[in-house]
Amino acid sequence: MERTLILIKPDAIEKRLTGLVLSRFEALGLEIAGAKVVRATEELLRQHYDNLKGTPFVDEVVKFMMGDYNNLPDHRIYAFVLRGDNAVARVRAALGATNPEKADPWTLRGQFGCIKNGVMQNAVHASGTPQEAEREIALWFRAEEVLP
Ligand code: IDP
Ligand code: MG
Repeated sequence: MERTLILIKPDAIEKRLTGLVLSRFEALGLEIAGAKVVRATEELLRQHYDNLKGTPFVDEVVKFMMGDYNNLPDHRIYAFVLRGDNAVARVRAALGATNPEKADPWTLRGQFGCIKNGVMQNAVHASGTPQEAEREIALWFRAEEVLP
């Protein structure tokens, strides 16, 4: 059993894709181990994207995740923990490449992602490795909010 963190990003929230994204993952046999609406702060997002620190695009990514480009002034992000065998790799495969223009057309990012005004809007975040997943789950969820 493995856990992974999913974030429904502002572009996918604006397009009302949450149900579709979740049903895609549920069809893989994964179960939902945590779920909530989060009003994301800049501090939380900068911790989440610690790996982007020092890149020229980190500020744009944080602005995007704060909902600035998708009419979401309440800074909402939908956060989920999914659980199942090999969950991290299977979710990433369903998601496709980071750049939506390079993602396979049948993946979630290939189908629903875009680049607008030079900013990547790639619909969904999913943890890249099991270690990254556990770090991210601890960042977004308290222990009592999520199944082990
Ligand atoms: P991932 O989301 O596929 O795991 P990461 O490399 O972890 O990709 O980057 C996190 C996020 O930062 C991406 O989803 C994307 O929104 C943004 N990002 C990554 N690389 C670039 C880039 O080269 N230009 C602009 N934005 C990027
Ligand atoms: Mg990543």
